[in-house]
Amino acid sequence: MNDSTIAAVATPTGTGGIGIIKLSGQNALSIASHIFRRSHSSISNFKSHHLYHGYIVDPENGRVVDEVLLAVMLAPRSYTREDVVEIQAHSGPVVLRSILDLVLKCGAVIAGPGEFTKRAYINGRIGLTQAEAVIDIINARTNKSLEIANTLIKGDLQLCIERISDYLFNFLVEINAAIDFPEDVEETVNVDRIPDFFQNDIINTIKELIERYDNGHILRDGIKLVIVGKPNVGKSSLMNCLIKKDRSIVTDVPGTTRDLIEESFSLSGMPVIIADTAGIHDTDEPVEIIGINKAKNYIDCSDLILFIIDGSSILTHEDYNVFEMINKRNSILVINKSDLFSDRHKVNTPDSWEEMPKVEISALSNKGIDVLKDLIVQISLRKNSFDFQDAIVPNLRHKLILDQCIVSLYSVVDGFDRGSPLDLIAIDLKEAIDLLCEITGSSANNDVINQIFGRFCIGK
Ligand SMILES: Nc1nc2c(ncn2[C@@H]2O[C@H](COP(=O)(O)OP(=O)(O)O)[C@@H](O)[C@H]2O)c(=O)[nH]1
Ligand SMILES: [Mg+2]
Repeated sequence: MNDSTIAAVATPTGTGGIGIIKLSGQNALSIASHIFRRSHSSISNFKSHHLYHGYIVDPENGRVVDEVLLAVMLAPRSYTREDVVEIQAHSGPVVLRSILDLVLKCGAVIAGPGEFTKRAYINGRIGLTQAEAVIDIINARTNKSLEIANTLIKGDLQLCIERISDYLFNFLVEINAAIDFPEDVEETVNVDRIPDFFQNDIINTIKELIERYDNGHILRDGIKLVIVGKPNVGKSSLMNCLIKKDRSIVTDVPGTTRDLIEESFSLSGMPVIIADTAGIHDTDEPVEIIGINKAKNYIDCSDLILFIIDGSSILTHEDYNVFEMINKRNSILVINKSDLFSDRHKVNTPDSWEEMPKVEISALSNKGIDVLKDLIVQISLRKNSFDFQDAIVPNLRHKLILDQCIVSLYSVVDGFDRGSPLDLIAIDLKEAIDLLCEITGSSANNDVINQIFGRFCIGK
């Protein structure tokens, strides 16, 4: 339990209907009682989880700072499991700052980023994965990422990992007993072979969680799309169509887009980050060369490439160069300017391009854009054979730990297969358990914890 009482403005800066100052710690009530005035009653008589009307008053001069509502949430039934006071004031930077200054003068200390949630974790109200879900909920940009964050905050992943590590821990106890007291254990525990449950349930569950990350991270983190093609084929026009605003400059002058332009939008609930790039062609112009190199680098880290060509004119070596550059990566061939070609005069594309799904569009008249959007969604989610409803989707931190954990678990299986000494097997098993505890937070080191809470805003 932490001795200090922390305080922060919990609502975003700027003006608004209400702004909230939050206090948590053993002195939260006494600090609030110094500055809150209400006729007939004092804070010490307030009921937990009730809202009281009154005034914030500067105790030094009796001046009223604001008319407020105040809520008391007594430990342990609070966000942090400590005594919590929330003051709902009018939301303006000066009034909130003045109230915060008063509570700091009365003995509170300013909260660090995520410190309220960190206390909830340290005081055992939530596990580390649930604390991480809080930040995911705050940052959720689409309904899908919110859904995923909500399964984490319910503690589904926490419970699943705890169940596995409990099982592994019991198994480790049995193995250690067999090492230390071989005569006593032989009859009750069979440690000659790996239990079926270990193979079928434990390993499969971890494999499935890793797969869920691979499939689900697009829903949570978004898909990275990049538009590439030679100059003047309509890259910037397509970008503007997809994001539905004039973000990229469109002209008939080749080489207009020289830098990389990134935007985000949502497609069927999936966050999308899209980049418009400089037209790829041979040039000596230094600024264009930088832009083209940026485009090449972006191709390597994108999930899906929109390779765009002008369907109303014949292909040139520059189009072929772009095709070489995308090098069979996940791409859609977008044949643009369909308003200018009829079926008879349409561009011919080589057989080697047939593997790419293709779509004809007119970025000028918006024709085919919906078909393209559907195709993007289909391709991005095609790995998703399962229903994401209520599915537990680990985040990148969890997934990297699970990757290491499965290696240790396979070493355990291998150790049994090869008849390795039990004490060697026990080392791998212990390693797997320690890794799982890093996910749930029961043994996460301080650096990891500080890193996680450092991503939070102040006041959460
Ligand atoms: N007719 C027609 N013109 C288009 C279409 N898309 C883009 N353009 C025109 O082609 C030129 C180049 O477009 P832009 O988007 O700047 O191409 P970028 O260089 O690839 O980014 C502009 O004059 C656009 O108006 C289309 O679908 N049909
Ligand atoms: Mg452009």
